[in-house]
Amino acid sequence: MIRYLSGGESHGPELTVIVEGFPSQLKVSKEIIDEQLKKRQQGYGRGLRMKIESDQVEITSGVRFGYTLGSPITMHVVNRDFSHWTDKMAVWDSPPESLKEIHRPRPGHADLAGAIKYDHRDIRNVLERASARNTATMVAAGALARQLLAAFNIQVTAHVVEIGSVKAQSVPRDWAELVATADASPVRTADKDAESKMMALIDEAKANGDTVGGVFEIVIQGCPIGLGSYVHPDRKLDGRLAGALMSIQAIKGVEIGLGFEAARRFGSKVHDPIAHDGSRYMRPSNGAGGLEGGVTNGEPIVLRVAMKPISTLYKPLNSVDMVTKQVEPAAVERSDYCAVPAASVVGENVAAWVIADAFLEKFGNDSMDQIRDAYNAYLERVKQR
Ligand code: EPS
Repeated sequence: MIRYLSGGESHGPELTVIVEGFPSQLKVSKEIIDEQLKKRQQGYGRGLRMKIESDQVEITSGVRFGYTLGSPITMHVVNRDFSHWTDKMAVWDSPPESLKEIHRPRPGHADLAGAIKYDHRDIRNVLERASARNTATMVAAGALARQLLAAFNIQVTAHVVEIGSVKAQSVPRDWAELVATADASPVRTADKDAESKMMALIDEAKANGDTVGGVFEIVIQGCPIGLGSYVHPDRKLDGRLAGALMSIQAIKGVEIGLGFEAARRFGSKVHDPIAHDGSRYMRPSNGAGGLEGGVTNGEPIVLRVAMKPISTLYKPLNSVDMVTKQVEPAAVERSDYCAVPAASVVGENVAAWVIADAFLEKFGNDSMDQIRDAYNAYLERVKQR
């Protein structure tokens, strides 16, 4: 239904996103997109780059007088750091004399496989695009999607539940409190007690020239029953969410609801009994994480996403120089020590994108009025069931 293409190198002039398939008549706010972009830049454990950038979106098509037109929406996020890279990242000029090629791939990064696949001698040609800088485009697209969802009272949030070995123990059940606590936390966790331990672990990683990963949880509330489908594998919403989240840089795992824990329990301790409160079906538990058979069941969608530690280590692991074939320490590129808080912002916006796609698939994607009519008619039908 909706799709986007992005382009841009980490130290090139800008990141560009073209979103296609969005309905007309959606009132969009630049402030909401910029707010998400700003959140993505924050988080304890980020490196120096984020002091240079001040990510903001510029929209050059598809929006008129603050409303979407139904035509492609083109968004730009400028890389302020480009001013320091004009010769090294020049589009037309020849490489400068001073250019230092990168020949020692970083274990864990796309460097080695990318250099071989695309036949690059200078690994910079790989790392610039493989960089998590591009997650800004995912956030910009997702921030449009979350505005569409908000028009139908569907809300998306995320909070960090683990950094390395430190786990959040108690998380507020109330939505507003969960959002406010995570927003106020430098590591975007909703557990105040875990927060300082998480920050101490990030400090430890930094002091050792190391990095640390973690897990964040995404919660989506307000989805109607019936988004996605069970009829064909590529229409299953659980697979689409997991696929999109796994495509974010450094993500290594996605759990839905109980996730891996469900595999360790008897069925009677996993599945959620079905009840009816007189007006709607409901569940006393949510082990399914809001998805059964690849379809939303009306309960909150709960996803947990695992991020590996960032692969650029200031104390590098061994690598091989791809020109000399000598064993050498991997190249060091300025980077972060921990980007799990930032990844949680990316994750919630990516999830918003997938849910918006499924929503428009069910209710149409031409104009907001038509979608609203279809949505309200569906809710009426659901009431009769
Ligand atoms: C960035 C994410 C990281 C940062 C990058 C900006 O990307 P990578 O996956 O390449 O480590 O390192 O910053 C730099 C490349 C830099 O020059 O500091 C982001 O989220 O914007």
